[in-house]
Amino acid sequence: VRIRCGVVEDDNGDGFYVRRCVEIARKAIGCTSPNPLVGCVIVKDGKIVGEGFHPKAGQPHAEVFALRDAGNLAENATAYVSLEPCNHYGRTPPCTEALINAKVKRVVVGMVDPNPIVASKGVDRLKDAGIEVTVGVEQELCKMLNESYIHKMLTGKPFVTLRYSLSVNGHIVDQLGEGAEEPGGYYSQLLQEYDAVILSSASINDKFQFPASQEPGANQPLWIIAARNHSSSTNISSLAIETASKLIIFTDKEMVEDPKMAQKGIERVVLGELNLNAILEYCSRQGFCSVLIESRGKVEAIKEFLQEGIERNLLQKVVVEVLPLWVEIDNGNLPVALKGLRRRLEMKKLQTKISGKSVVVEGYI
Ligand code: AOF
Ligand code: ZN
Repeated sequence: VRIRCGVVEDDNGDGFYVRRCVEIARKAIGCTSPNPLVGCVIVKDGKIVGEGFHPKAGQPHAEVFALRDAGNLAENATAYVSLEPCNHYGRTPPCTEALINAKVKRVVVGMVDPNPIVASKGVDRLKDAGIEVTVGVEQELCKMLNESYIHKMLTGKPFVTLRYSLSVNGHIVDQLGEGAEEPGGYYSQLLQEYDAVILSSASINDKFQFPASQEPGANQPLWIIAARNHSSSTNISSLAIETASKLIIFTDKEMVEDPKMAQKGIERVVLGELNLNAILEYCSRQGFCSVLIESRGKVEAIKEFLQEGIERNLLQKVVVEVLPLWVEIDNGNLPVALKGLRRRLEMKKLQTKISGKSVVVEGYI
C-alpha cells in the first residue's frame, strides 16, 4: 500500500519491490552504457531473498546476480525486474532461461524492453513456460531510470541534454553554484551519468579546467571540444595536453599539430561543417546513449548549439541552474538575446530542486 497525496494505491506490494529494483539499479549509474540500468529482487513469503543489478555491459544481467544471491530459495519465488528480462544471446545468455531454470513462480516486470531484439519476447517466453507475468508496475519510474537508453533504442540517436547556469535576473553566467561539483552535487552526478559532454571552444579560456565527477568510482565522460575558431585552438591544445580528462577535438579547419597531442592520444576530427548534428552523428557511431551540452562563458558558446538543436529537434532535455545572483552584464548575455528563435516550446515534466543555494530546473522538450 502506498499513500500519495492522501490517495491510497494498493498494488499488492509489487510497487514496493520494483522501487527497490530501481534503487539498486542506480548503484551502477554511469557504468552500464550502452546497456540499461537494471535491478532485480527475488521475494519469497514476503521476504527479499536475493538482489542484483547489472554492473556493466559485458557482465551478467541483474537477474543472474539476484538468482545467484537467492540460491535454492528462488524456487516458487517472485522475481521483480525493473526492465523486461532478455530472451536473446548477446554478450550474455538469456535471462528468461535463467528464471525458468531457477523455477520462479511469478515475474513482475517494471517495463517492456524497447530493444527490438527483446520487445515483449522475454515476457512471451516466460508465459510460455507457465510463469505468471505482470507487466508495467512503477513504469514511469522505470522509464525515468533509463531515459537515455530508451531514447537511443527508439530513435538510434543519443539522448541530448542542454545545461546552463542563469542568474535570477536572467543572464547566462559562467558559474556553477555552491556544492554543485562536490560529491552528491547535481553537476557531479550529471557528469557521471552522461557518456559525453560537448563544450564549445568559445567557453574555454586559459584558466579553464575540465571538471570531473566526484562520485565515488565514477566513470568520467568524454569531453568533445567544438573548436570552430582556428586561432583559439593553440590554447586548446595546451589545455588538452595538461588535463587528465578524456577528450576529442572537432574542428572545421586543420589545426597546427602539436606533437604532444598525438603522444597523449588526443584525437582530432576535421569536419567540413562543424555543427551539432555532425557531432551527434559521431556520438551515435561511438554507441553513446547520452550527451550533455555544457554552456559556459559567452552567450555565443550556447547560441550555436541551441539554435540548431531546437530547429533540428536534436534536444530532449534542459537542466538550468538558477544561481542566487543578480548580475549586471553589458555584453548581452541574456537568453532573450538569442535572436532567430521562432519556436516556443512548452516544457514537459518540469521539476525543480534545490542544490546548495541554487535552484535547479529540469524539463523535457
Ligand atoms: C536484462 N537484464 O540486467 C540487462 C538487460 O549484450 P548483452 O547480453 O548484455 O545484452 C544487452 C541487452 O540486454 C540490452 O540492450 C538490453 O536489451 C538487455 N539488457 N536485460 O534482462 C539486464 N542489462
Ligand atoms: Zn538479460
